[in-house]
Amino acid sequence: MELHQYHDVNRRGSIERLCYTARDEEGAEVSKYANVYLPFGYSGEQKYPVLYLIHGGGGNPDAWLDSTMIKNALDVSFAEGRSRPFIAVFPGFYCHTPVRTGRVDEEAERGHVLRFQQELRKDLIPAVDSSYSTDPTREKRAIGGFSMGGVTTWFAFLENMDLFSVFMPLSGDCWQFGGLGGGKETEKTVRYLCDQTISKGYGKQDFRIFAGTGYEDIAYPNLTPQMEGLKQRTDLFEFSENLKEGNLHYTLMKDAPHMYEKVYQHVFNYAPVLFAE
Ligand code: FER
Repeated sequence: MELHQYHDVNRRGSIERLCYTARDEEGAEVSKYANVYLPFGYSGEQKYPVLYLIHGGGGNPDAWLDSTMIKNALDVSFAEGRSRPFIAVFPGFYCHTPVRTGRVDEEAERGHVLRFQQELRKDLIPAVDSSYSTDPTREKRAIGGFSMGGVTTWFAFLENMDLFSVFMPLSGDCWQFGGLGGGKETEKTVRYLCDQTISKGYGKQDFRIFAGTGYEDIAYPNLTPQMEGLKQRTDLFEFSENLKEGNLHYTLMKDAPHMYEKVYQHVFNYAPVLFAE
């Protein structure tokens, strides 16, 4: 995997705030915002693919931008022609500012990222597609995230397959059967992911997964067995080291603990192949 290193580029994208209204767990309206990265030269004459990139537990719509060089990584990808330009949306999955005191409440976090699936469908994606010049098809819509944002990505695979065709879970497993379920309930989780996909009529050609973590990442022991299980399901998944082939990819990074500063490298690595031509 090729690593991003900061360097100056002349053709830089811009970040805007998109304000929209969502509904919380009680159904009450909440004013929210997402950060929207528009690539250099953004024009209403073109229709852009969109990557939704989700923060980790306790985070907010600024978390990726504040903690990493993701903006420069996108600028470099597009300026140097590694990748065709796309829009990146950084939303927040909480409706109310979380107060994190000590241990993670896994059930509460599961609830937040599940509610967010409805927000994506009803509020956020419509707001993005009506405010920007997007290609509003599932083929040109990707979702990825770090940690709880990776958990969010697996729930999008289960709940919102009609909206997304590309999934980039980073250092997060599927929590369908409770916290850390990809490791604790591997077989059940893998079977459920496959059964749901098949029952909705989707097959191998309909989606691509670009997963990643680090060897030192605390999510490694949860995500790795889940990925191994999916690999075995050759009826739905074709694992390939070649990012342009197959529909299942898993990149492991050396010297990479559970940190945005490491994990954003996967976004740089996968950016060129997220939206197939
Ligand atoms: C994991 C997925 C998510 C994991 C941790 C998280 C330990 C989230 C942690 C947090 O929000 O603090 O596999 O492994």
